[in-house]
Amino acid sequence: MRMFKGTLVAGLLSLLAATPVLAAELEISDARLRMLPGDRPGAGYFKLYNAGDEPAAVVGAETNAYASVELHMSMEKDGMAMMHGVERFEVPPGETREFAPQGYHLMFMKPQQSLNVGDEVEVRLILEGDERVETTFEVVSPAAL
Ligand SMILES: [Cu+2]
Repeated sequence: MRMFKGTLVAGLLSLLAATPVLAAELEISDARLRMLPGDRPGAGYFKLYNAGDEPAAVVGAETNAYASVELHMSMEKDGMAMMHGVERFEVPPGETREFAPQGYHLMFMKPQQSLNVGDEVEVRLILEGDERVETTFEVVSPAAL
């Protein structure tokens, strides 16, 4: 009996060791960066699918192409288009959420290099828990939606 108990504990410990560190399984698609001329900020749009069992949340983003990136949400107030910063954007397990025009977007501030339509920009999404997911945004024209 003693022997059996010992084996059982060892078995449980190895099971725990084999459990991977909780990793968000966010799949990003349709990532595009709508640039504006000059020093004006660009807007990033994309789809997020959470393939994991736990909710995942985006809390920020970073890229070498712009000095800073903010999470924004567009809204209309008294007939005026406004936007404000957002702390986090959650995607429930098994669901898809979208950053899209007139809604959530990444606001890319202060371009660090000149970009052209068709260029590719590497962006790291910062997830809750300090994980990073890297993805490629395609630069699209201001007229694109
Ligand atoms: Cu914005």
